[in-house]
Amino acid sequence: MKHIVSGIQPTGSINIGTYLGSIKNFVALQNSYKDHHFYLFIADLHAITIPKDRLKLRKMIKELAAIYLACGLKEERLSLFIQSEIPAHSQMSYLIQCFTYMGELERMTQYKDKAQKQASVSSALFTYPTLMAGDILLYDAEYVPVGDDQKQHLELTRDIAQRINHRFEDFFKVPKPLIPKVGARIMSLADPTVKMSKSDANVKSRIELLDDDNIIRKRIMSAVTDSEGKIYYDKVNKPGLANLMTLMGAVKNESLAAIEAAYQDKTYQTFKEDLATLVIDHLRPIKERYQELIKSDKLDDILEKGRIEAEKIARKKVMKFNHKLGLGRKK
Ligand code: ATP
Ligand code: LTN
Repeated sequence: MKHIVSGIQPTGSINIGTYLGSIKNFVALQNSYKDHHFYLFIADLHAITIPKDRLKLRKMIKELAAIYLACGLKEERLSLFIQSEIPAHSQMSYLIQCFTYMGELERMTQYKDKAQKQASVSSALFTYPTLMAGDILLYDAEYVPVGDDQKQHLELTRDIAQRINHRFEDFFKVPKPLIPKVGARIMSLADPTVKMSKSDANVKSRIELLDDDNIIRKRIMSAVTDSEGKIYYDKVNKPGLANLMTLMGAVKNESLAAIEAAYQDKTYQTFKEDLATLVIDHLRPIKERYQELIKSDKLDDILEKGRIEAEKIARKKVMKFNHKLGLGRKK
């Protein structure tokens, strides 16, 4: 069976950007790639590359596990687990660092962006992409569904895998990214030139999946647009409106052209009201399932099953790599 691997950091409540760029895609892929097994995880080791409060982190890990399932992932062909519970992830990251160049890591735009916002930068933030490469290569992933911002990390993962394969003939599967056509980069509602992010200090920049209906409507109605008053897609000159059209397209699974055609004679007010209703209706069943899951013991059982399944594969792969490298004693 082929493998699909992806992760999300428990750095804050999940917003509609992460949902449309990744989780919604996982659900669609699980329904269409019937011969693939999904290894999806909560990237808590990635989260601590920037200091976190331990109680908040623990709460976010549980919340994210419930969100994954509430969004419609099915238990069959799924191993859902917490990254830090599988020691092979940390081990593999170190081994991968031995095959990664400083210059490659220095070029990573996510590192540059995040480092800029920190008073002191941990070395783990710098080596973050090697942890991510290990997450993927441990499971010999065929595909990695991610949003647009992770493309560079995926390219680096492929380069590293090919470099290692050159020395140890085809030891790793070279993974392919799967990036959605519409919704791969949802922008902030307050500043459409930056990505909607869990860690943005301004809560008005995003819609969280668990937000109340009236908050969702308020965020959309007050989202930054322009003063032209005409509805058409122009990402450069009308980034705010383009972002809202993208949101609508991604929720409805419709092309931007179709949305443009439906709204060309309508006002921004009507468009925003329709979008708010659409988003509220789409999130309602997710919120309901979330409330049930977060209270049940089922969540823990699923995470334990996922841990056992992932551990088996990951441990074997890292031991094999240790052996290839000549580490330890010959067995
Ligand atoms: P942080 O703000 O803590 O850096 P984040 O909001 O960028 O986190 P991640 O956990 O790093 O979210 O991302 C999880 C997945 O969601 C990745 O595949 C990422 O590409 C995707 N994603 C995150 N934000 C967006 C967005 N605004 N639009 C589309 N996809 C997104
Ligand atoms: N780095 C990603 C989260 C992440 C991930 C992964 C995604 C960690 N490991 C492995 C796909 C595959 C992020 O910042 N969004």
